[in-house]
Amino acid sequence: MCGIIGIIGREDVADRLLAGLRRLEYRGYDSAGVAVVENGVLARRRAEGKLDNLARKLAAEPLDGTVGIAHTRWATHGAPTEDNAHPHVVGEVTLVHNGIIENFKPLRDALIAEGRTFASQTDTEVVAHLVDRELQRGLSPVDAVKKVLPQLHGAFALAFLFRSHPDLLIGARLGAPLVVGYGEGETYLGSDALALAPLTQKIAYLDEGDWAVLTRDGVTIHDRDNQVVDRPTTISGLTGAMIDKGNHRHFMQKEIFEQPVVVAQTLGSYLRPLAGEVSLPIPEFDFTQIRRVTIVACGTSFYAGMVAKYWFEQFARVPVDLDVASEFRYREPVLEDGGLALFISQSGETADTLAALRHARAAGQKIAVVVNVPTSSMAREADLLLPTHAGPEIGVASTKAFTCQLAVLAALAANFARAKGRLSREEEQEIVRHLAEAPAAMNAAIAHDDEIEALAPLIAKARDVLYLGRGPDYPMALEGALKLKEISYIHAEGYAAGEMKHGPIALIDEHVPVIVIAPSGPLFDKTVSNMQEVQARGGKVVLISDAEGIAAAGEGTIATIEMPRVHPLIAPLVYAVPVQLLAYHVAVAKGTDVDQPRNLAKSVTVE
Ligand code: HGA
Repeated sequence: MCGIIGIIGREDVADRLLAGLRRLEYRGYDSAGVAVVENGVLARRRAEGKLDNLARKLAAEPLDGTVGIAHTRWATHGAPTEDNAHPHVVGEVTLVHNGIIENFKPLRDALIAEGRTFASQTDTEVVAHLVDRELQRGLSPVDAVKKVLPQLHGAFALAFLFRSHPDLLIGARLGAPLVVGYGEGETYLGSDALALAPLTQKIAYLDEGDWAVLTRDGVTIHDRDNQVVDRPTTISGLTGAMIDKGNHRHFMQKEIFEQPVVVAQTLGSYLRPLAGEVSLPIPEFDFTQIRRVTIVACGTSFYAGMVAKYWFEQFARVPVDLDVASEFRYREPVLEDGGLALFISQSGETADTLAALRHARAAGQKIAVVVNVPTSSMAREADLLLPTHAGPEIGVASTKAFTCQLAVLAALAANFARAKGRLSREEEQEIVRHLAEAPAAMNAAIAHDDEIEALAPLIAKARDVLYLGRGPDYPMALEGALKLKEISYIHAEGYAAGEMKHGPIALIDEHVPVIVIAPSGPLFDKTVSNMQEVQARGGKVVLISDAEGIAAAGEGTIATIEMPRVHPLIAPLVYAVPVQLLAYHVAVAKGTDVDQPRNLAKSVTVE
């Protein structure tokens, strides 16, 4: 959410700032802006909407300057207009911000009472006024920022640029990510290492409360007590080429198609297929003392957690609580000794999940995280870091990160069960064998892309769509509905198949397609009974099952989508693919913006 980039360089920076914003646009696309300083002149361009609007402005009115900052916005305070677009300028200072200044209202009221006028409705602009006030009182830029930061409550990553100081950039972070990059005679600020990848791979991650002073020659980092500190530099391993659509029309399509490879890559660091063993990256972590697991996540990651609850309880016989992160802290959960709190997040920066993690840590829980960014805040605060290896996910609707999360969680459940003495050697070998088959089965699922595309126009006409599943396939129904809502804007709901008759069956008529996810297995007959209840009321069913399931229950459906026959353990990984593809093709048929759906952004770094 909101992407930040700053460059203090040797050559003009506007083009490179714009290129950096392209790599950050997945974080927000309500507006974008760039500001540079040259010869004592501060110039900026801002535009409402997608980055192309800003690019057109910059092409018509280019900016010269070797130091600058830029921003892509996901609005929290104030409409997505040009006036509210960052960078905000007040007097000598201009800045960009990711996060929410929670005490902006009293600060703003006090500043207005002093006679200051505001040009935007954002929370961000108060920060520019506060710094400007200190500059007017005679403080240097560094001292002004140092004085203002403790006055801000909430979450922020900030980058400051000063009209009369073309040799200076200042960055600060609290509760939102910010990295520093080191180049040849240049230094950089960015929301993530990916934004800086074409500029440098040499990165330092700022810690909570850090602020950094950047010049062309180096960076001085201070902690929240204003002490100069060293933050280790790492080589990010990300390259400029990593966010490329290749031959695909959309990132989402590319990422769906990549799944067999990245799931195999992920499983590769959790399984020893030849030995028939599961092995976690931190083998010494002691599961024997864990008496309860609390899983916390948001959105699609929450559905991965929901599948994991089935697996942990089934295999390890450990009780599991499951919460959406934004609710977790507020229900005052009972967190006792011997608890493992497990947090799932693609970015590892999701604000609600990170706040929940800190709450659980304070309550004495051991902390495990499943994240796709191993340098993220969550990764750095975990006792047990379980990375997925999905590679950068750019499509705002999560696909490959989700199936990689499932792969890690299945391995974790098996490891847990083994540590608890609940898994025989043969059972472990069996689980490893099935998991190792998942990438090939996902490939076989992708092979049905054309059929799913052919079905899309039919679903695209619907106003409402229902998805049904049972057991670990119930979260796939929820995920299918979420994907469809996110990118096609069709109202969709996922339901536990058996719950239909307790309410939603009233919605059924010939205009409501019902997508039934029913792999062969112990739950198949029950799901099919629920499907028949729908058909008996004129409902139009699309059945997603394997050949055996389709032969048994395909009659009377409007369409069937055939999946390979798989073990129930890996069914969620395989059946994720057709629901993703269906949402994708429906969105394409409706002509929506698949990779950047309205009102959404990736990496939700505000609460
Ligand atoms: N509150 C600021 C920044 C928003 C943000 O970081 N979103 O993720 C604004 O509304 O402009």
